[in-house]
Amino acid sequence: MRLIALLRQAVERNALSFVAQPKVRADGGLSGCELLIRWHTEEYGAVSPVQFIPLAEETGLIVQIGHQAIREAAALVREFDAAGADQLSVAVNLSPLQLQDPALEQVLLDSCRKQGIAPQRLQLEITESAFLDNKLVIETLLLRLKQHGFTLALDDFGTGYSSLSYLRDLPFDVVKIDRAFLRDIERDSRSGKLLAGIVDLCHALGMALVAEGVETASQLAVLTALGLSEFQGFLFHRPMAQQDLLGLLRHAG
Ligand code: G
Ligand code: G
Ligand code: MN
Ligand code: NA
Repeated sequence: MRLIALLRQAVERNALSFVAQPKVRADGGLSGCELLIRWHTEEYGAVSPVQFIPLAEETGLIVQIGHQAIREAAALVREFDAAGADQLSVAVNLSPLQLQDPALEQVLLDSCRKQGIAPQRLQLEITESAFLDNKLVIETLLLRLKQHGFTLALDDFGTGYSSLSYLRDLPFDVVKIDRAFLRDIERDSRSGKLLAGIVDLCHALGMALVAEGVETASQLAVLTALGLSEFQGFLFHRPMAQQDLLGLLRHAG
């Protein structure tokens, strides 16, 4: 079967799954996690989201997939609560196309109400490419989501266009520094200085920062020296089954 037909079938059967990658604070304690979608097919084995998210966007399937991701995220927040971890957030990736989904706001609100959780616990990750077409319309939507209490994160910062006007005009709570940035901070002092400036800028604007894709202890040392205090990356945890993450919480006490 063609991949698109398989994907449609998987969406209809609720066969896509979500793993969770923990985020940690400087002291190693968990601050939350990011949900990442996974698709296992019989014909091709695991298919990467890098491959199928674009297909989902082309076909409009991304809207349903997005709803599933949001429901999953809200359900995980409730499981965190049940495990006594009522401070942990769950981040969910929103494709730029989902910002045009007229049902988005309602699905978010309904999911929170159904699970009995505060919208603050859901962190909506949005990439810069979402703003290229229609910054004003998106600004209005983001302000409304923010008024509902959802936490907004600018994902993949430092790749694409990284326009400073996004930081100025859009109501982000969190900026996620892309791992592409980390690649040269150890070798290239200009990259380090640039990142130091971004850290100061974000802090001055009242935004929190997360460094993504932290793989080595020396990267961590540089990032910590630059004032970063929240991290995500293979150095700490790989994406894992949600049950394993809940198990981790129980062991952490
Ligand atoms: O987890 P992984 O490294 O395979 O993710 C690859 C890409 O897929 C990343 O850019 C990530 O943001 C994206 N991605 C992962 N899960 C989701 C999801 O649930 N929705 C959307 N829209 N993108 C996702
Ligand atoms: O685009 P976004 O930031 O949503 O994508 C997150 C992706 O980054 C996920 O696919 C996840 O598997 C991947 N990732 C997370 N930590 C690391 C890391 O330390 N190294 C690498 N290479 N990829 C990572
Ligand atoms: Mn992300
Ligand atoms: Na990213």
